[in-house]
Amino acid sequence: MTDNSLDISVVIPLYNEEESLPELIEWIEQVMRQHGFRYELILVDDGSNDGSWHVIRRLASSRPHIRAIRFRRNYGKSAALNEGFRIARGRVVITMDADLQDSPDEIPELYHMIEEEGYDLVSGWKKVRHDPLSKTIPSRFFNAVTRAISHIPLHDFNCGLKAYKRDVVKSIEVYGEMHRYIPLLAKWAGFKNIGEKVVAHRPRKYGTTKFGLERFINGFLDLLTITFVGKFGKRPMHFFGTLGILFFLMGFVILTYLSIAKLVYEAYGIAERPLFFFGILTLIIGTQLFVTGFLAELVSRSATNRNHYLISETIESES
Ligand SMILES: Nc1nc2c(ncn2[C@@H]2O[C@H](COP(=O)(O)OP(=O)(O)O)[C@@H](O)[C@H]2O)c(=O)[nH]1
Ligand SMILES: [Mg+2]
Repeated sequence: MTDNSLDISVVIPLYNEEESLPELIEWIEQVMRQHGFRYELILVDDGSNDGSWHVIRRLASSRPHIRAIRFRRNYGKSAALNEGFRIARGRVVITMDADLQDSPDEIPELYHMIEEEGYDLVSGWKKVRHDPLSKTIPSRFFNAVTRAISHIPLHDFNCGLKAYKRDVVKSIEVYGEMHRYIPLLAKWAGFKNIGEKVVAHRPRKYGTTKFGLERFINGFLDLLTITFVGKFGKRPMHFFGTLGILFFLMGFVILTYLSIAKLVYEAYGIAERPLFFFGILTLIIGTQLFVTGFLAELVSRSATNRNHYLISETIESES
């Protein structure tokens, strides 16, 4: 599936971007031609209900370097990226938004940073951003939290414009709203050389934004999942088991103490003491955490179908 003579795979996830596509594709082609890159363009249409797929078919009919996937329904940007990554063949993989807010002119420098400077991943940073405040303020907050949790010093985790070594995209699995956290996924997959490049950002020319508050909240929950799965996904028992043992021991010590007291002073009414109920509670919680740990171990062993999508059509061409 890989092709070492192919310099770049550009992966573009899109949802209802019919007006932007022709302009975007021509612009990318122009940049690639200027720099003499060998490349493929992977368009992932995520169940658009405008004419996006129609436009893609038309564009692809005369361009052998275009490959496209169409989802039967809307699965989200992460799913689209995941499938794009799966089929990408170039040595360097570059992702980019379809709405013309990211500039293809950044491609050569991003490519250079991966190929020559040895970065595993380079993330774009929209230092000057052309979006409404309702977007940039939550985004600042989001980036600060993600930076603190991940210890990765990036300013703009969610920038659609990123470049990767092929190995990186083949080693990670992106789902839910996790596309925002790809640098974390990469770090946990063992790719530590993560860089940043200030990139040009432009106002949206056509269509409307698809990311509102709801996706933002889901994204935040995904951060918890990612952090947890990254740390304990392969060994959930270490998390639940440790907590479980702590709680269980606490309950055990409390109840032992009360039992001894009962033996020493016969008339001692242990059931009247709040400590008695606390002891029972922690014993039960401890046991439950322990059982949860066991279940989590079993689940993590058999989860294999998380990334399974219904693809209605694909375009493949020899290049
Ligand atoms: N595959 C896929 N792409 C999406 C979806 N929603 C948005 N996109 C694409 O992600 C990119 C960024 O989306 P956009 O709405 O511009 O977000 P914004 O730049 O944060 O306002 C664009 O290329 C969209 O077409 C989705 O549900 N699925
Ligand atoms: Mg946009």
